[in-house]
Amino acid sequence: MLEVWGRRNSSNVMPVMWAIGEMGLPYRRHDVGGSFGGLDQPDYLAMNPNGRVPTINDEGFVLWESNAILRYLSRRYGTGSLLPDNETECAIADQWMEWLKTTAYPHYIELFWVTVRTEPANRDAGRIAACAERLGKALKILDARLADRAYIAGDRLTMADIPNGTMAFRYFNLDVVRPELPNVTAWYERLCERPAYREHVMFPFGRNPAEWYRLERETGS
Ligand SMILES: N[C@@H](CCC(=O)N[C@@H](CS)C(=O)NCC(=O)O)C(=O)O
Repeated sequence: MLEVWGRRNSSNVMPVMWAIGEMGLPYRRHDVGGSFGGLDQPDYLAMNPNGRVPTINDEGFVLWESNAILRYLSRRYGTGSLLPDNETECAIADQWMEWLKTTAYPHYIELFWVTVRTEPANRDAGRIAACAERLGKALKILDARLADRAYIAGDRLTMADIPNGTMAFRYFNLDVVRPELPNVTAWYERLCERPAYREHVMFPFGRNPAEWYRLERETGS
């Protein structure tokens, strides 16, 4: 059976779990990382020398890096669905996965850390505003892409939507200023109707470090 190592609330584990949910694959997930620890253990480092999550083992094949895992699972189990069977659509899906990791995600993760993962008394309003502005500006690019299609690569959900949509849930549930993003908003609302998204992405993450850690334990396995 497919095994996944990683706490449920990790921004990089959630896309893997959502993809698994979309494809209806049987799996076993192990809570490691964050307050669960375990990433410095020799057994774990032998699988993933980075000591990060996620890591998977699919019938003896070990893989880390969330986007590489998404591509592998999509190719193996989701050809024609998460992995478009058309070469150019597949390349476009790939493009938007890379775009997320290199262009939008760095702003998103910084914004997440300077809000939810920082004690309210230590927050820097100027940094939060600057970060939110940079992320909003990046998301305008995605908004333009979604102007005339329901999903990022075309008219159905593909692997491109998975990491982008994972970020979208957090983004729309942070207490920050957002620009007008009508198409991203409509796409996000479509994602919210998907059972696998609801199960693996749409769960509460709290508003401060204490709530974050409490929910991390409560939403674990
Ligand atoms: N580029 C890696 C990043 C992995 C990563 O940084 N994971 C974070 C969680 S989002 C982690 O392992 N943090 C340490 C921890 O959870 O204890 C990927 O996409 O898989």
